This record gives sequence, C-alpha cells and structure tokens, in this order.
Amino acid sequence: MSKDAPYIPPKIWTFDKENGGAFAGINRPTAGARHEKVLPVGRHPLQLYSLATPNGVKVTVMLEELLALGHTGAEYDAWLIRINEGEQFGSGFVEINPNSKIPALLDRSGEKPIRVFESGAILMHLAEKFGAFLPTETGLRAECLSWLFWQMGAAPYLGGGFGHFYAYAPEKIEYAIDRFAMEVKRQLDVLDRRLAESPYLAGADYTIADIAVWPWYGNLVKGQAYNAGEFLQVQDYTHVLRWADKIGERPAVQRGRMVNRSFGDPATQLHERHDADDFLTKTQDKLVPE
Ligand SMILES: N[C@@H](CCC(=O)N[C@@H](CS)C(=O)NCC(=O)O)C(=O)O
Repeated sequence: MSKDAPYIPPKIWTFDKENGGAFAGINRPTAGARHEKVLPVGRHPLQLYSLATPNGVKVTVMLEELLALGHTGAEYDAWLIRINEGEQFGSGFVEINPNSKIPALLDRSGEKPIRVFESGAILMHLAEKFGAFLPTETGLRAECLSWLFWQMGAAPYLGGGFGHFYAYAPEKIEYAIDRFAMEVKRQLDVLDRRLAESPYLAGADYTIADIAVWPWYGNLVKGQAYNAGEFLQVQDYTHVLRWADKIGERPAVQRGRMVNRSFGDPATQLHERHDADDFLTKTQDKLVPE
C-alpha cells in the first residue's frame, strides 16, 4: 500500500512485520520466555533486575533512601537487564515477572523467596517491609496511595502516548501528537495545582508517591524527557519545578538514578550495584578508560 493511502484495518489483525518504530525489534504479540537464561543471584537479601528508565529508577531511589535511613536489610544487588537486547524475555526473568518488563524484585530475606513485579507493587512492598515512606495515618496513607496509583495510570500516556509519537514513531502523526501533548500538559497542570498547595504529593512529607512520580514528571519538567521541554513549555509548571529540584538534590536520589544506567555520561553509569562503594569505584568512566 502506498504511504499516502488511508489505512483501512483488515478484518483480523495479524503480526507479519516489525512496525519500524524504535523498539519494534523486541515487540511481539505474545508473552512468555523466548530463551533460556538463569538470572544471577548475589549475596544480599534483595535482588533487583532492572534498567535505569523512569520505572527502574523509582526502585533504586527507594532502596538508596531506605539504606540512607539506616535500614541495612535493604541492601541489594542490582543486575542490569538490557531491554533493547530482549533480556526481559529470558526464562529466569519471566519467572519473576510474567509481564517481561523491568523492574522486577526477588526478596530473599524470608524462608521462601518472594517475587514482586510492577514498580508500584515493589514500592509498596518495600515501604511496608521497612515501615518507611508510606504514612500510617489513614487519610495521609490514602492520599499517598492515590498519587502512587495516579502515576501508574498517567505515565503510560506520557511514555507510551506522547513520548512514543513525539520521539520514537517512524513518522510524525499530528493527530496523535496533539492528543497526547494535550493530555501530558493536563497531567502537568494536575501536579502543579497539587504542589502549589502541598510541599510533597501526599502532604508535608516525602513518600513513595514522590518517588514514583519524580522520575517521569520531574525529568519531563526539567526538559530531560523526549527533548520536549520547549514544545510543552515546561517552565510554566513552577510548582512542579520547585518540587523536582528539591527531590533531585537528595543524595539517595542522585545515587539511585545511577544504578543500572547504561546510557549517558559514563560517570553516571553504574551498570551493576552490589555494594555502597560501587558508586565510587565502578562507574563506567572508572572501569573503561576513555
Ligand atoms: N507498569 C510497569 C511498567 C514497566 C515498563 O514499562 N518497563 C519498561 C521499561 S520502562 C520495559 O521493561 N519494557 C520492555 C518491554 O516492553 O519489552 C511498572 O511500573 O513497573
């Protein structure tokens, strides 16, 4: 069919080709393992299999925050899963996350290992396990969980909707970009109004709601997502910017965002994390001479 002819969906959709967009090479219409691969296991109670995308960063920030509070039980081994190379479809990874997406956690601190997938579930699991970053008072807890689940529902419009059509799709489709730019600006306005009345999303204190929302909307408002700062006029969301800057200054956040990072400045890339000292000695600039 010519590129300009309107697309008329066939009666039955079939998968017969890659669609040409970024990441098309790993997309398939079926789930399950595609190859045999046993996952590595380190010495710490928590084993994390991830990559420093916004969804991955939520968990490494949470773990670094817990360690900063003195919870030694939050020591973890972080293993790199290269999703562009299809490592999320290895049999070991699929056993931990049948949905084949990072992040995935194996909690080996008890008698029986517990698998946890979906970043929101992982944040809640860790918050409840260590009694941190999730308020216990009923109203505050409800507010925190409301923003946590808001992120889980909202971010696919930002990433899978706006980011995909603005930055990754093989052609720029005005209808799609318009639709998702509108929604993303609406979401930024939702956050801006909330953060105009409250220092953090759940109230006075920093919680797992902020930890979940910051890697997506903090990056976006700082112009660090999809090269879309000017397009979306992110400087207008002043309360989100104030919040993003404050969270970005936290040492645990600065460490967490480096873990399982395999892109960007080599000094910010810690491919695997097995020890607190790794931040000082094992970043890519130190391992690979430039
Ligand atoms: N709702 C999931 C989303 C996880 C997700 O989309 N992970 C992406 C990277 S950010 C992934 O692993 N993609 C690989 C794939 O789709 O094959 C969560 O919050 O954990």
